[in-house]
Amino acid sequence: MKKIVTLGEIMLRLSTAEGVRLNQSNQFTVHYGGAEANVAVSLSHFGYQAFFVSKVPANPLGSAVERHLKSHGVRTDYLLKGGERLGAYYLEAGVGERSTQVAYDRKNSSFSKLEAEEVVIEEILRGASLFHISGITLALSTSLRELVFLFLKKAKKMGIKTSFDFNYRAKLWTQQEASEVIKLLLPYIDICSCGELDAVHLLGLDLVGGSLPQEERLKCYYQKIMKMYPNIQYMCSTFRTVINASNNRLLGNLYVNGELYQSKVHCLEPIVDRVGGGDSFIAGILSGILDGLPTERIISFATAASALKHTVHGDCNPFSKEEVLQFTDTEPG
Ligand code: KDG
Repeated sequence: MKKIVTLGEIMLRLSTAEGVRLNQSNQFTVHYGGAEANVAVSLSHFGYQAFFVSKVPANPLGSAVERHLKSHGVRTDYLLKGGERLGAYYLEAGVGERSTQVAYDRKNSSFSKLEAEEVVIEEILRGASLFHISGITLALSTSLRELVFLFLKKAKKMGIKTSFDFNYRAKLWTQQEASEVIKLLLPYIDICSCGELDAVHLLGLDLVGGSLPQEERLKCYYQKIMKMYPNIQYMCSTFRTVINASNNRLLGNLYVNGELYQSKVHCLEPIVDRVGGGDSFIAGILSGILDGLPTERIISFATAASALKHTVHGDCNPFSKEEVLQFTDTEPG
C-alpha cells in the first residue's frame, strides 16, 4: 500500500441549516475539514496509507478530530497534541445565485503555532510516494512556511513526488504575499493544481484573450507556467461550464507533455455541499498518477471524484476507488 503524506490544518466546521443566515442561526451542524486533511481522507478511501501531519489541542476537540480522521482510515501517527485551540470555521451555504459565506475563527490555533523543531520530517517522509500541501498552510504563519519548505526540500532529496494546490484564500493573506511565497515554492513541485485566476493574479501572467474558449486559455497559462518551472510535470484544475443555462456543470482539465486532457462534463445538480470539491479532485489526480493510469483515465477519475463529493455533506469525500470508477463509467455526461 503506497504511503502519502499531507500537512495542514484541520478545523471544526459549524454550518447553518440550509437557508439560515450565520447571524441568525441558533443551531449548527458539526463537521471537520481542512484542505490537506480532506485530501488525506480521499486518498485513504482510495486505498492509500494516508498520513496527516498536524497539531491539535490536547482537549476533547483534539480527540474528536483524531477520531474523525481515524474513522476515515487516515493515519494519525504524526498528529501532534498541544497548543491553545482548535481552529474553527462557520459556514453559511450558498443557495442559487447567493454564494457561500465563510467566517474563520482560527487565530492562534495549535497548528498555526507549530514549529519546525517539533516535526520529525525525515521519519515522516520515509517510505512515502508523495507529499501534498496547499496554499492554505503557507498562509497561516511564517513558521509553517518554513516547515513546508523543509518538507519539500527533504522530499526532493528523498526522491518523493510533491504536489501543490494553490487554494488561495483571500481572507488569510494578500495576493502580493501569496504570489511571493508561491513563486519560491513552485520549483519544488511536480504536480500542481492551479486555476486561471491563480495564473493571472498570483503568478502575474498576462491575461489571455477572453474570447478564446476557457480550455484554450488554460492551455496557454499552463504552457507558460511549465516553461517558467520545468520541474512541474502535471497541471490541473476544474472549471464550471454553462449548459442549458446552468453553470453547475463540472469539467476537469489535466495538462501533461504539452497536451490538455479533459473529462466529460458532469452535472452537479442538485448540490448537497460544494466544500472540498477541489480537494477531492486533486486527490483523484494524485491517485491516478500513483496508479499509473492512462492520462484520460486520470482526469475522468478525478473529476468524477469531485462530482461525487458534491453529493454528500461535509468537507470530505468518503467514496472508495471502486465507487468512483463505477460512477465514472455509468454517469451520463
Ligand atoms: O478546500 C476546502 C477547504 O477550504 C475547507 O475544508 C476549509 O481548509 C479550509 C480552509 O482553510 O478554508
